[in-house]
Amino acid sequence: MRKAIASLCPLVLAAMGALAAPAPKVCVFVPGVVSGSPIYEELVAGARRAVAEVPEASLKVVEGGFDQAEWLGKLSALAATGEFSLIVSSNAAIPDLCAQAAASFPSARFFVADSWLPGNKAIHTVLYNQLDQGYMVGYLAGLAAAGKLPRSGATHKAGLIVAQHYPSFDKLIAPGFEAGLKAADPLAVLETRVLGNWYDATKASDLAKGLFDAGVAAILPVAGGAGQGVVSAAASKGRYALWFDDDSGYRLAPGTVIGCAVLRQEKLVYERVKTLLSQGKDSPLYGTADIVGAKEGYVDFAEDDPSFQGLPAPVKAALGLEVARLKSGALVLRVSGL
Ligand code: RBF
Repeated sequence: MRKAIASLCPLVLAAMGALAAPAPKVCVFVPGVVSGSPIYEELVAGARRAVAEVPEASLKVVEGGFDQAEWLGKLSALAATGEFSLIVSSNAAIPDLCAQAAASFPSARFFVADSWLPGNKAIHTVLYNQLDQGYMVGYLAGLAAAGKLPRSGATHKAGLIVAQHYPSFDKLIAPGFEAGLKAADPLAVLETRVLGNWYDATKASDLAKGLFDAGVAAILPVAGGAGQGVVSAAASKGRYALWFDDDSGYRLAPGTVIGCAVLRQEKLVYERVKTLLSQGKDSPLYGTADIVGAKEGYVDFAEDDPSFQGLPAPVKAALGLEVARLKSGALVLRVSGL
């Protein structure tokens, strides 16, 4: 009898252990709205896939909306519940807000993709090398501006339409785009316009039409849902648009969107959330900040679409060479001065 009880003991202890360790709960805080922004759609999808693979784990998705002044209060309120093993988010503005929330609620833990903040023991960040990403579509814009594509003569002009200025746009995306543009067309001039929000597709379309009327051959929008307005303006003016973050741009306007430079955000978020959940609140990743680019496989060019495949062979070959150089490390665009 005593022997039987003794042999049950490990089982009882294990059951008690399971009771003591609560099932992991993950919260995804979306700084904006999910719909229309590929980078946020992939954020949610990656966290969902990771959580689905951890027994008993659950996921809550909170949309922070477009009023950025409300984000700190909303993030702090989530941290204050003490309910979540991990709060996951994405963009350059978020780590500072997490640091403020963590100062009040030290047991909270954060993973923020698409951002960079080393040295805070509550926060892990991963930044994409968006010099690589900007360079790929900038190069294609340069080939258009140089007159190598049917819908544009050699106007030597290309455009960027951005929702607002922010660190990764100013220091990575815009310089990367301009470097690619000038590598393909040394005479090219870059025109940049600021929209003022992440949702007004009508205003984005008006800005784009103005640029096309001034001779711009191709425009990259970095404007979330508003980017669709740039694509429709390019289609109506018979010019070109580029796309960022995923390959959905091709389907918005076949033949008009000629290139999509993508981020593997779903994969990154899946991998990091899975690791952080398995390692717990003392994970050595907290306090660290990584940078991943084309060489590591997190920035890429989506070439598998008729809108790209239908371009003239020399254009495809020239772009393919640049993408291959970035992926192999033969061309290194170094992130500095963050
Ligand atoms: N990107 C989006 O696609 N949609 C958004 O609503 C959005 N909001 C942002 C708000 C802030 C304050 C910052 C800093 C960035 C935002 N981004 C948004 C940009 C995103 O982080 C990324 O730079 C772009 O998607 C290009 O990869």
